[in-house]
Amino acid sequence: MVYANAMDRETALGLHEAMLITRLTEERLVKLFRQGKTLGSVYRSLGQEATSCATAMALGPDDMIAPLIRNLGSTLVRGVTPLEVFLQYLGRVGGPTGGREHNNHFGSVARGIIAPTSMLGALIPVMAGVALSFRQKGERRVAMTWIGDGGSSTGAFYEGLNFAVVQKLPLIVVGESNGYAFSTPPERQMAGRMSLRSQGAFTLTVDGNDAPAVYEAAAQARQRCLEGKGPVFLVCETFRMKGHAEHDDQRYVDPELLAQWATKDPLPRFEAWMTQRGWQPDPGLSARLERELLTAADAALEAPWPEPASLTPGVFSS
Ligand SMILES: Cc1ncc(C[n+]2csc(CCOP(=O)(O)OP(=O)(O)O)c2C)c(N)n1
Ligand SMILES: [Mg+2]
Repeated sequence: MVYANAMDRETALGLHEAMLITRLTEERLVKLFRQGKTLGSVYRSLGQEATSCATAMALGPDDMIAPLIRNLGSTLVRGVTPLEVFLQYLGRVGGPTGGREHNNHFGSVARGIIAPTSMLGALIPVMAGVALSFRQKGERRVAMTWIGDGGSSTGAFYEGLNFAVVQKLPLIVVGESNGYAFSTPPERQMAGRMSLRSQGAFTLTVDGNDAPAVYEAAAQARQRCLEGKGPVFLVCETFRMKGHAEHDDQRYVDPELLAQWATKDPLPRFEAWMTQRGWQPDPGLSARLERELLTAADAALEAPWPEPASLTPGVFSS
């Protein structure tokens, strides 16, 4: 692909901060999980922050996203706050689902976020529908969603992407090829590479740990969509640096492989890229963010539990 270094300083600083907040928010969530405070497990995106943040960063304010559980970063880019995230994981009042759900399965239509669902692949037809509605209304907007290597083996993935190709819809499907689906490596569940699953969609394959490259590819994908050229399958080659979730010690992953991928960590790589351009992030940024996140986590721990009667409205019809 053409790598035009299109990112300006302000975008780079914003993207770097988003990636760092994503990592630090997840680290704080892990601490809460280990203390037995979260009500469910924590699904890290360690090593994949660029694939969530840089793709979302390339969108316009009116575009819509449907993240998956490993795409916390994309929701933070769209304006979800760490406090909301902590309240959600702790099941407290004030969280996006008010205690009904204890993971990142929440949406925010005002911020252009369709809620994730557990049914892998299901969001592809949903977002193809969102993209269809944009086109029918003559709106210059695109829809974006993510899918893992495992999730791309579902029927819904094929149905949704095929529909988008046939209809030339403004849909970007980000494929996160991260080496595993639970404990299953791609060669045990798919024939060939993820990019072969494009079904005629324009396909870009990018180093998913290279934040500027991911941003550049996502920006190109968006441009194609806005020009009416149909959907883009943007495959990010990356690696899941933690187990499926915190309860999985990933003993099935070769430590040598993890060590190799650790050298490609997207955060220090991006910092080196920025430094080369004289765009060094503030050296105190990490410490400041950690303090802010601790304050937010403490506020969430202090927040009240929901009243039982408040939990059923919106879930069951009466
Ligand atoms: C349709 C469907 N089948 C199975 C599952 C159970 N499941 C949850 S996560 C997961 C693995 C997903 O792997 P991948 O798509 O590669 O995403 P990753 O966890 O690597 O980000 C599976 C099989 C599910 N949620 N939905
Ligand atoms: Mg995977």
